[in-house]
Amino acid sequence: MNPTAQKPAAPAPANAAERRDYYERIRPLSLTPLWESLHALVPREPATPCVPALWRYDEIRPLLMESAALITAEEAVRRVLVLENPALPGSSSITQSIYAGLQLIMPGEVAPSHRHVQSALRFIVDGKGAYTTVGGERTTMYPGDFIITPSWAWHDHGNEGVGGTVEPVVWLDGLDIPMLRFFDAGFAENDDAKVQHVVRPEGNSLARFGHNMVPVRHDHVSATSPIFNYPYVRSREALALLQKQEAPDAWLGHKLRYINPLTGGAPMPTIGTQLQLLPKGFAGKTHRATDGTVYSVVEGRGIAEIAGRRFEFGPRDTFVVPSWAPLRLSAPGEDVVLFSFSDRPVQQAMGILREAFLDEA
Ligand code: 1HN
Repeated sequence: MNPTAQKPAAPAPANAAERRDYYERIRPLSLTPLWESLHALVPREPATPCVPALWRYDEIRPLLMESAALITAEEAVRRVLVLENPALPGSSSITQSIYAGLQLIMPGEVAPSHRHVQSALRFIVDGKGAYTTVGGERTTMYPGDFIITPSWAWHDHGNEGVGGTVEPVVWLDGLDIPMLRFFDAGFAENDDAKVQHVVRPEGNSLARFGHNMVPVRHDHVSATSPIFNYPYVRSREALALLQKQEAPDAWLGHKLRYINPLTGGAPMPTIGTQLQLLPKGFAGKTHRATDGTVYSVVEGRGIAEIAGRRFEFGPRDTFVVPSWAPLRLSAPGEDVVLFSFSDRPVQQAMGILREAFLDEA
C-alpha cells in the first residue's frame, strides 16, 4: 500500500459538459455534488496539509530580543512569535488543531491579567524567575517546568527574577486555539486589575495534589488538572531513575505522560503532554500516530527523521511532527530529553486515535 498513491484520473465522461452546466445551475442554491469531493472528504488515510518543520532557538532568540525593543509586553498584551506551520500560512497554527508560540517577558515587565476559553500550556525554554499567576496562585518559572492555564482562568505574567538575579525569560506556549476556532466557542475578557490579587501561597496546589495524595474533602473533578506547575526537577528525576533501572522502549525511549492526579487522564481536556529521555546511543524504531505533535528539546542534541526528512535538533529547538508522519528519533552522542504535546486527549475521547509501532528501523 502506497500512502501517497493518487487515484488514477478517471477518463473524462462523455457528458462532462452537461455535468459542468448542472454544477453551475445548482451553485446559486448553495448545493454541491458530493461525488466530486467524496474521495478528498473521506481519505483512505490522513492526508494532512501540515509539513514537518524545525525552529532553531539560536536563530530565533536574537529576533525575540529585538522584539523587546519594538514593543513592551504590556502593549503587546502577549509578546509572542507564533510558530506557524510553513504549509499553513496565515492560520496561526502549528498543526490543524494546535497553536504554538515563543513568548518573551523582560525583567520588570507585566503581561496583564485576562482570561479566555482557550486552554494554554507554558513550557519554560530559557531563563528563570518569571512568574505566572493562575486563579489567584503564583508560580515561579524554571526551565523545563510545564505550567497550565485552564480554560477561563484569570492569568497574568511578570518577571521579578529569583535569587537576586533577573533575566529575560522565554517559554513555549501551546494552546487549543484552532480547536476553539473550529467550534466557534471562544469568549475572552480583560481583568479590571492589571495584576491579579494573589489569594493562595506559592506551591499550595502542588502541596495539595502533587504528592500522590489529595485533600480528603476535595470531591470535585474538573476538566483540568488542579496542579498547574509540574516542576522539571521532579519529572527529570523520574526519567533519571528509569534510565538507571530499565531498558528504554525501542520506539520511545523512556517516556512518561503528565497526568491529572484526580483522573489519571491528560492534565488538560484538549492537550496531552509528555516528557521522554533518549539515552545516549539510542536509535529508535519508526512510529506514527494520528495526533500531530509539537516537540520542545530540553537537553541534548539528536536527530528526528520525520516522513523521510532529517532534522538535527539541539537544546531549546522546537519541531513539529504532522499527523501520521513516520517518526524516528535518535540520540547518537548524548542523552536527549524532549517535551511534547498534541491533541491526543480529544482524539481518545472520540475513539479515533491510531498509532503504529513499525518493526523496521
Ligand atoms: C494568551 O493569552 C497567552 O496568556 C499566550 O500568555 C498566547 C495566544 C493567543 C491568544 C491568547 C498568555 C496567546 C494567548
